Amino acid sequence: MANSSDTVLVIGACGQLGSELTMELRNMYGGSNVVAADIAAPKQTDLLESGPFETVDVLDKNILAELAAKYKFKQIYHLAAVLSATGEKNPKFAWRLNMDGLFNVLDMALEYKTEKVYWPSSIAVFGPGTPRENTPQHTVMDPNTVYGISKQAGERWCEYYFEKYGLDVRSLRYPGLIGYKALPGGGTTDYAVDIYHQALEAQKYECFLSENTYLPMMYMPDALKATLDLMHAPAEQVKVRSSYNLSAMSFSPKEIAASIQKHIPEFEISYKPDARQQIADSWPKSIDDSAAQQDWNWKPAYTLDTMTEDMLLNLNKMRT
Ligand code: AKB
Repeated sequence: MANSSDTVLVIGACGQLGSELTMELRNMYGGSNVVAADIAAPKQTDLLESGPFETVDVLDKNILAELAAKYKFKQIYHLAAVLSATGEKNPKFAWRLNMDGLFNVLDMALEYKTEKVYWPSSIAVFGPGTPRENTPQHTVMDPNTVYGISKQAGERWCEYYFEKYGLDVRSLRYPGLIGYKALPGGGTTDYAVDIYHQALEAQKYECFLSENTYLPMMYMPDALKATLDLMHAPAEQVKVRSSYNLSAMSFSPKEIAASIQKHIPEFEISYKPDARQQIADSWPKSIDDSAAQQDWNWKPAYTLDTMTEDMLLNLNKMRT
């Protein structure tokens, strides 16, 4: 259950997930109790106006310590990361940010007795040797992107901090996330957001993945619900302490285009696969999330078509 006196920190609050999660948390806990933190000030005025904002580089331990001493956080959501496509352009930096950032947050949480930490993992923890259909919770994991390697290592460390130090860390392996409020940055699944924007602006879209590339995806309201349900579940129900598989829908570029064409018949898609194709080809097509269903009753609400309807409706409203 949400306790309205909890103070909460969201690191990476200006990102695609962070900007929406911060607003949800502020609705639950009260604006002044949820500190939004990112490396640069937000463009989103609602984030600045609805509660405190702190400029934070997650690689700077001193700033993190100052913040923890000032606010005495009960919960931390650490979302800052370099994603899959951007990570391949500067692998060493991606590794440093993703791993040292996680260690800094886990250590700060231990030192300042934070009750709960949330850290997102990803379908990128899987690789070419993983079964691609209905990928199980426990299976071969041979990620071949630096992002995926950092998420897999991060999962092991989260479980280690839970087992050895009793830190209540919780995590989900997100599929590609799709929302209309903020753009993603640097992922392989980003096309599934861009396509809606381009459908409304230009009625055409050139996709960087090939037409039959299936990937697991999720609409943002489902991702927010899953995150908050996991964080509010009683600790004894959270049996997976590495990261939970999480699933909602799987589709290909051709199928999302067909879903959009139901509303915009003149919409056209073309295909020009680039380096991201190789990353997508190493990831699962669909995910078995029965552990999340059993342990804390996970169930998604949106399908491809209901998501498309809601995305187009809301993007249209934002354009007028
Ligand atoms: C990416 O494409 O890198 C992310 C992810 C699946 O973790 N959206």
